[in-house]
Amino acid sequence: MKIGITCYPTYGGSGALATELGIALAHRGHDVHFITYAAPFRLRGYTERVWFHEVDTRLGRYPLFDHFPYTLALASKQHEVALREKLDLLHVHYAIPHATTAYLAREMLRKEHPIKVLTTLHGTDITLVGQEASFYAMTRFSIEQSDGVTAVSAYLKDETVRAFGCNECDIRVIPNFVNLETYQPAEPKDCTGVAPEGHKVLVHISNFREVKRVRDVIRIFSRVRSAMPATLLMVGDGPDREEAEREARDLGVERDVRFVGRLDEVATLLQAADLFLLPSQSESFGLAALEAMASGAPVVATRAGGLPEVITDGVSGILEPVGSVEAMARRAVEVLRDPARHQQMRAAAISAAREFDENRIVPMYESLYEELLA
Ligand code: GMT
Repeated sequence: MKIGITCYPTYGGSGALATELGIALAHRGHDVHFITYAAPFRLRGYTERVWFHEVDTRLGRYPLFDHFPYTLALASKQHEVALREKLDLLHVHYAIPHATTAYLAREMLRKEHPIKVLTTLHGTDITLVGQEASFYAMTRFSIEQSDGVTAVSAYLKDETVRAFGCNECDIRVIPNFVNLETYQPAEPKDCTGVAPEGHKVLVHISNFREVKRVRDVIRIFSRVRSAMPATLLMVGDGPDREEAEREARDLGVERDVRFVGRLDEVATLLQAADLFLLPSQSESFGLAALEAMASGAPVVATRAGGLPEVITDGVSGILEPVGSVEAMARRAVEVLRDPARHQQMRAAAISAAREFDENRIVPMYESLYEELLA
């Protein structure tokens, strides 16, 4: 098949998932065309059967435009690429504005080259952005107009129906997936260069948005740190980074917290993790948690959104209510102090991650593509 993929190229779960999907589809023999304004951050090097088409934003300098109409530029590019490359379908990730531009492109193509539009809902497109008054009607319209819609968890599907009343929409749940060759545990675990000898290693990866509650990450860590030698690696960047840095200073743990910034490749670092922290306010699935589990790191997270579909409390990780810093820290310390218990949880996390093996999940998208094109 010839598939156009549009996603946010920036640091975030939806772009990561969309890019991994595109690469996996190309490995399975499909032609994949990424259409967005910059190369997606996980598109590393050359992959056969993968193309990147950059949306031209040069007209942004046109004096009449205070705000560049990116949405129209994207729809034009989707139209142009679909026509030239004879795409079968556009698979767009994150409803706003991608489902809307794909709708426009499909309508423009209707006579010359009919195509299908599949929209994958990822999380904040439904739980936050899409519910903003100014976007609500557009989000709902674009979802309803898509030929197919998927959600990355049962939670997100229910939330879409609840918030948008799309009772007639046939939303399929296709969970996030992980490449088990890229994300695998290291035996024995090697923390050289990551943390001082004898330190437990805790890791957090995100785009440091408010929804990630990065100050809670620091608070949990500081309680763990007072119980044992430990290092926290904060991977990523975003609006709340400064707050997190300040919290680390205020709690006197700044020497043991390393803000390493955005990394395109985190697999090796995750192999060094004893625990992964994800105390989010809301999380439709938690791709970062899944990648950590596949790498052998049990996850300490909130019982929020789709996280309970990935983590079984007390078995493959720890789940506590949002904001329960004390409980998350106490239980993290218990596990870290008990090597047999930690080993058990690590094994359960690795085994749970296998449920979301790329080789099991990507064919679900392929079947849906075939269904839409039939
Ligand atoms: O919030 C993020 O980290 C980014 C966000 C996005 O939409 O780019 O991620 C969402 O999509 C991921 C891939 O499907 C999910 O695993 C994340 O749980 C989800 N984030 C939220 O729901 C907050």
